[in-house]
Amino acid sequence: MDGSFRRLPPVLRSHELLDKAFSRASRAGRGKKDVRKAQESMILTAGNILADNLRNIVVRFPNFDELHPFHRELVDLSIGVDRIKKSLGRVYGASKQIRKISREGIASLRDARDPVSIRKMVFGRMASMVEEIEDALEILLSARELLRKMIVIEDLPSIIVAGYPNVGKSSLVSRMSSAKPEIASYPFTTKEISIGHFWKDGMKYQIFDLPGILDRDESEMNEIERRALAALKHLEGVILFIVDPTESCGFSLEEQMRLYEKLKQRFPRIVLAYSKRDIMRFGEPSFSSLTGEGIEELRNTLVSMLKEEASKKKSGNGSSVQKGQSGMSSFS
Ligand SMILES: Nc1nc2c(ncn2[C@@H]2O[C@H](COP(=O)(O)OP(=O)(O)OP(=O)(O)O)[C@@H](O)[C@H]2O)c(=O)[nH]1
Ligand SMILES: [Mg+2]
Repeated sequence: MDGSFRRLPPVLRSHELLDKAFSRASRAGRGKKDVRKAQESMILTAGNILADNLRNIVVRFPNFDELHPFHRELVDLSIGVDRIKKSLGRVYGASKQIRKISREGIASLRDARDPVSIRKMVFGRMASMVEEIEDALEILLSARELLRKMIVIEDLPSIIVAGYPNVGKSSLVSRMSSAKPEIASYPFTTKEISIGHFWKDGMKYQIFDLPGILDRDESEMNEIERRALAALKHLEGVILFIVDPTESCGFSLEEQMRLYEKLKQRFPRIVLAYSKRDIMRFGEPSFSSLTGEGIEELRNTLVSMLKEEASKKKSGNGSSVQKGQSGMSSFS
């Protein structure tokens, strides 16, 4: 399923769908000399276009129970999986209703004295049906856009870069990999999870750049922090926790260390590294994304850890690289 979201069929808004169906219908009617036949053809065309389009949205939408739990949680945070499921149900129901309206309309044309007014009435019923699901279509449209933007997670050894906001996570990911995330001197610059890749000794690695997280209870977290947390919970790999000892990020060393200790209890496969070494060298391992000092050493440490984990996994002993436990315990 991962990576296939870009092929999701378009979701039309109510008025776009109605415009499309009714203009095709009037073209279909124009070709017929017999008035009754023309109305029949119009009802059939409009009904098929509406019902097929609506049904197609539903059958081609990803099955949320089969989504990667990380993607599923991101969708749940932004839109809500239940809202999407309900919308899919309503759209599917509308598709069936429109087929019924079309069938009934064609049947009542048979003995009608005024086939044009019958057809108009049928179009009116179809339009109300589609307008009724306007909000459901809007929800599916947003869900489609969100899914299309989702990062593709490959089955590769992974490094997940976490820490307080503004500590230099994106700068490091940009130095270490192909990713070119936005870097700026204010917190929560990174709002979405991005991904970069690098090669080492003929092996490909992926590195995730997370938004910042503060040391607070999950219930108090903003949506951006929750996305980072979803990545920690659901992505497999080694977590690289960045601490900015210069405190130029705007957060104290103490509060950063507190978050590190909490995360460590829950995610044992975590490595701490100090950033901004060009300003202050506080402890090891440390690095500077500005000068490049310490970056290769850090990469080697991470790669060795991942290799060790991979060989443990292969020989079947020891746990695989970490995967967060479900259910988030309190952070504070
Ligand atoms: N001197 C120095 N500044 C750095 C270094 N790394 C990052 N910075 C600066 O720190 C600020 C934050 O950098 P980012 O890489 O955007 O930090 P982040 O942790 O990704 O921030 P969020 O996305 O907001 O969580 C920017 O002004 C960077 O230029 C470094 O090694 N040395
Ligand atoms: Mg960032």
